Amino acid sequence: MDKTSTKELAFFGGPPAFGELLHVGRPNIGDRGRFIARINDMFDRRWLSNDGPFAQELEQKIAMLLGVKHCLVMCNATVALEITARALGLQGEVILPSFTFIASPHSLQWQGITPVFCDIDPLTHNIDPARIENLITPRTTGILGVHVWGRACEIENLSALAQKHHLKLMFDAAHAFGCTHHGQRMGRFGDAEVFSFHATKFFNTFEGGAVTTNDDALAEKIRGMRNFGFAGLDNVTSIGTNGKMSEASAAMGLSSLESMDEFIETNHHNYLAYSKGLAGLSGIRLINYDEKEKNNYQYIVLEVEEKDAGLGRDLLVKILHAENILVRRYFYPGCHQMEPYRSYFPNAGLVLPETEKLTLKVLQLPTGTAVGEKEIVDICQLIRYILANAAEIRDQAGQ
Ligand code: T4K
Repeated sequence: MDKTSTKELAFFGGPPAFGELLHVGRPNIGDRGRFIARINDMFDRRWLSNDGPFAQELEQKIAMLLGVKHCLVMCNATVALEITARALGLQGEVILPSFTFIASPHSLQWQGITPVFCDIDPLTHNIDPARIENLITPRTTGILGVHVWGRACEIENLSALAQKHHLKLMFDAAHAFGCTHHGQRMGRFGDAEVFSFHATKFFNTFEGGAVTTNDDALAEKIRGMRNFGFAGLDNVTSIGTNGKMSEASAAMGLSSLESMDEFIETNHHNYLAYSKGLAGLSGIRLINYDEKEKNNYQYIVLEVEEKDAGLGRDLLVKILHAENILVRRYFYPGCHQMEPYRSYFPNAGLVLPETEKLTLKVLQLPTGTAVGEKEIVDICQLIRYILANAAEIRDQAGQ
């Protein structure tokens, strides 16, 4: 980072600090040789999909890792959420946070279930159980908690609420693969949990996901629904869809599993490097991970407090993008501000003050095995430089 004047910032026409784009969500790729060997096995077997041997092996290994009875791998987490909601018999209204990826409410609305958005705890970014009871109506059938950034929801409080009101409880654990809550791996909580293994997740199967549950009957139902409702060769017993994971994806999953510890170690190392590089910066808060738990550290999340930082999140994002650092603003502007929910519930923001505040100040920085320590040091220095010169930059940007 060798900018000596704000005019040298790429935003004002200088050369970008990075020649190559630095993305959030750059995939981790494990041992290519082992992956390719598996693909060759797959071709030799001529078994490419439909509950193949790699998919079964991946399910067994994940169930063992998470300490849960059933793991059902899927084509992606969105379809896995849809199938799980349907298998649980959710209908009417389901309460979930608006501060999540749009797939969470879409998976409900897609099947005619109304998502009812609940506000979050500003410290944890997760759904605030204290605000749920007010949202329960005679039409409510379930709660969908989201372990945002892999940090567990208030699972005990959500379970107590679900029990008290006879609601189903499922978790969108898309971010939480490998993470623990009170020392127990996520995957066993609520009625079922859903993971994403999308390419942008630290553990990926290209596209993919999984449902985990300790409920035998639910697992059986989900298994059927994942395969068009088949229960035997010519016997369809219920409506189903196609949620199957291909063998190529499962092969990637097995290879990712072998490299999982290494991915987490790199993410942890990157997280510590960012913590060090951004320490003491006024107006910047790096969200923390509880070091007593297992975390996957796959998201490096900042909150930018405009009045202390000297400039707002959005200007910072534009400046970083110009330098080829493609930071993201997950989950701006909040699901309730996206269609169709914005039209359905135009006043939802009134009961989501914490969500609305957070979506305006949050951003994610690049991490994973594609980012080196030197790059992280440079990114932090650049952020320090931008904040140190915030007034001048705002002036030049006409803000
Ligand atoms: N629930 C939650 C809480 C979720 O966060 C998600 C997904 C889901 C449910 C649904 O899971 P899936 O059905 O996807 O399994 C990305 C991911 O596509 C999405 O999976 C993820 N959450 C979400 C948070 O992020 P976009 O729209 O930001 O993707 P995109 O194409 O902009 O890519 C993100 C960045 O990653 C880009 O800067 C480029 C980089 N990238 C991406 C891909 C695919 C690469 O460098 N290489 C790649 O191969 O949603």
